[in-house]
Amino acid sequence: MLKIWGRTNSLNVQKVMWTVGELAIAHERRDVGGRFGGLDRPDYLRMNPNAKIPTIDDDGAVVWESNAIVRYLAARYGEDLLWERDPAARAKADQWMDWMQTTLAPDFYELFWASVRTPADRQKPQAIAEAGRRLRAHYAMVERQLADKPYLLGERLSMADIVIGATLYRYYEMPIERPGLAAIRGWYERLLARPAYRTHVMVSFEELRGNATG
Ligand SMILES: N[C@@H](CCC(=O)N[C@@H](CS)C(=O)NCC(=O)O)C(=O)O
Repeated sequence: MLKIWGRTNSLNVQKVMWTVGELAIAHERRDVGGRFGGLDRPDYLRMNPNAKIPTIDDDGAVVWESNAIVRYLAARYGEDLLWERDPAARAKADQWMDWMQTTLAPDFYELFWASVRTPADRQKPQAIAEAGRRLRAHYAMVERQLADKPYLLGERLSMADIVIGATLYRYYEMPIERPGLAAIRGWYERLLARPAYRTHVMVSFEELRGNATG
């Protein structure tokens, strides 16, 4: 059976769990990371020398890096659902997934840490404003992509929606100003209607506030 290591309040674990939920994959999840620790244990490091979550072991296929795991699960369990057979169609999902990791995520985490995980008396309004401005520029690009379609790549949910859409719950709960991004709001509402999103991404905000990373 598929085994997943990672605490539920990690965004990168949430991408994996949301994928597992969409594809209804039987699995066992173990809490590690953050207050649970365990990432420096030799048995964990043998699976994941990067000492981060998530990690999976699917009957001997050990994979780490959340987007790589989403791709693996989609390829193994989600053909014609999340996994596109056509390389050109699949590359569209890949490009947005890579953009999430390299461009959106750094500014997203910076804003989340500065505005949510930093105690109010130590928050720096200038840093929050700057990270917020950079994040809004990234979401404006997503807004344009969604102008003529319900999901990022067309009529149905894709791997790109999962890795980028997983940020939206936190974004809409953060105590920050949000410009009127109507297409993103509509997309977020479509994601909220999905049971797997509600179960795995909408972890209580107090839990997200914790002192864990990611
Ligand atoms: N690029 C990696 C990032 C992994 C990562 O930084 N995970 C964070 C949680 S989101 C982590 O392991 N933090 C240490 C901890 O939870 O103790 C991925 O996408 O999987």
